[in-house]
Amino acid sequence: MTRMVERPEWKALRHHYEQIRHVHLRDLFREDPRRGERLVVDDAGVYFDYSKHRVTDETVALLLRLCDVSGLRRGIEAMFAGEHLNVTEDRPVLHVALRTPQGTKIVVDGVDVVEEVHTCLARMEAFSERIRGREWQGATGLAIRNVVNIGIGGSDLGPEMAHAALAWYGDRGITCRFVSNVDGMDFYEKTRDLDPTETLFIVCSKSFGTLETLTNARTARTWVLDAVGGGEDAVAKHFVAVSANPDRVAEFGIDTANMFPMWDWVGGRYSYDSAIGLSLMVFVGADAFREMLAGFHAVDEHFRTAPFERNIPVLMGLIGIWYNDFFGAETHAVLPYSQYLWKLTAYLQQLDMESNGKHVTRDGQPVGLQTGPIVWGQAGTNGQHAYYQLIHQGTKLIPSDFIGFADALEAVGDHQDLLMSNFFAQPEALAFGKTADEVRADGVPAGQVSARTFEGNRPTSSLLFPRLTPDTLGRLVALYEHKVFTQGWIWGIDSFDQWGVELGKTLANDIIPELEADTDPGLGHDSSTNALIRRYRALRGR
Ligand code: G6Q
Repeated sequence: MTRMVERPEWKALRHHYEQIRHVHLRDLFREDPRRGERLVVDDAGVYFDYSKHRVTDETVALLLRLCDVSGLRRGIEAMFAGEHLNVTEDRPVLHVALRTPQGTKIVVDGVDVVEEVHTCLARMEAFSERIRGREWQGATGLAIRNVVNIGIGGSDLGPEMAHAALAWYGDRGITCRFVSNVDGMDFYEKTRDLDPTETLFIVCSKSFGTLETLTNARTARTWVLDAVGGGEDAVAKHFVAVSANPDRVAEFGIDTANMFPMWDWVGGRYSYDSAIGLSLMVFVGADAFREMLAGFHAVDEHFRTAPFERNIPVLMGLIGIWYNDFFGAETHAVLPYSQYLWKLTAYLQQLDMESNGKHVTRDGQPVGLQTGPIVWGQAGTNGQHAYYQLIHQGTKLIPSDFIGFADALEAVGDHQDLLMSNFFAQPEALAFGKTADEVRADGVPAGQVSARTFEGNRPTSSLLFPRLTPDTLGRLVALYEHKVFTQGWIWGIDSFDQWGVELGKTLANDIIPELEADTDPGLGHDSSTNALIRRYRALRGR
């Protein structure tokens, strides 16, 4: 297979980059006064403005050729049809099935997975309603009021992000917590003020073999049983599991009747809209959860059917490639102007960096180009008082996504207009900057002019939504999922495996007995690791 980097279309973009790399957004807007209305897509409930990017019509046309030459349309169809696009694990990539309406068939190995999804959703709904109705009782007869999700990575970040994002819609009488880290202080801090008799744990692990999760689940079992007494009966009242591995769930001691399924065809980082989101459904209710799925599905349909030049995730992906591979930008900032989305960027970090942090193509050759960016950021306006300085005036090019909402969920004074004035002002300042002449005209002393000059030409996308709802959240996440797909497909990599994460799951295993041994374990690592382990043992009195 010809690698993307060797294709004439890629080389044409390199050539084009040399021609326009110094073109300023000020000039692009001056030459085309309607640019800000033209380079916009208003579809699928999203207003996407990409006019403040360092692109011309020719750039976009050249980037769109990457879709054709990589067979992106075929790739999208293959994903929706359940083909094994995750080549190194030989699995379908079917998170889109999680939000496909009932009645549509997607058959994998003879099984209609959409039907399975809806059967699971119905079970999740029945379970959630019992908790929300305070009907589910713990071992001592008290109603469950606390729900603790135990999971890590894809079995944690999504539910926790969405729990924060949809807090306004949640049942505030139910306390939801998320324990992920094997650092025991995570479990301690998340449970120290909870009553075990009123607490239910949802142990989320696709493999049910993850050290952190199983360790936390064991600790939780002891914590509950110490308080309520009893054995398996008590476990059944305080523990449910979400997993693709019923044998291990049973081995752990959770009745598989209390298990919700996960499937091999859903990657962990694409899974919070499956039963991995059970804690979220308990918190916001099944209607809101289904509304979120409908939002996901609307963007799935947009991605599948919209022409690429009007396809928001495709454009997001192409623009990302433009900076990543031609301008040499190493990072990408995601800046949501909603405090509810304070966990969104951490979630997208995993989605993007775990998916596209790859160095070989799907057929195992060195990829020869830059793949996934470093994704970072936090909710505006907080970041403005911290790292925006570097975005405005540093020496690095940082393409950024600004995400905003017209309506606040509660009218609190005039906060919303103040918040959103920043959402508009920042991209404007980043694009147009402030010239030395303008600075001088403000009466700034000569010695400060250069320090107070803003080059501008810093690119941003603006994504504007009416309001943060479950539906909007689904749309937003689906946009990024498909942006990641677009980029991975064009780069020719497998966006759906994660061998670096798998490595981390085994690396520490050999060291555990060396830390715990009563006598000198006879270390065989490099001199640095040996010395560090010896120091640790000494500090712990071993
Ligand atoms: C996600 C990753 C990873 C995974 C966790 C937890 O795509 O594979 O983050 O979700 O390692 O794995 P389990 O759900 O199997 O415990």
